[in-house]
Amino acid sequence: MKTTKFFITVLFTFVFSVATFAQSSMKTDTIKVSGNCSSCEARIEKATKIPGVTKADWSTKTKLLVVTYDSKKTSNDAIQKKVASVGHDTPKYKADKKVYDALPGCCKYR
Ligand SMILES: [Cu+2]
Repeated sequence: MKTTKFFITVLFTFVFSVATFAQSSMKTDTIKVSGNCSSCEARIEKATKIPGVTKADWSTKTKLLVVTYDSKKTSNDAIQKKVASVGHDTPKYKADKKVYDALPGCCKYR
């Protein structure tokens, strides 16, 4: 009987932890971002430094930005908008021609 009680307690603790974790507002998304080189990487990652974003990594190989953020403070949309504003196209937002044209030659991906 004692063992059963123990197991029920453990089970409830486990279920509760999982439920708490699932309700977390932290999200990790992978966003395709156009770019070429390591200066693009620096520019893109710098652009993602907005409130709510805790981690961002863009790869010159895969052109994928893996970003972790608090969905209560920011959104995938806002991150894409910010990245596009510094000259890098995302699926949802295209960089302004003016901003794009001002990028260094090595960063021209179009
Ligand atoms: Cu570049």
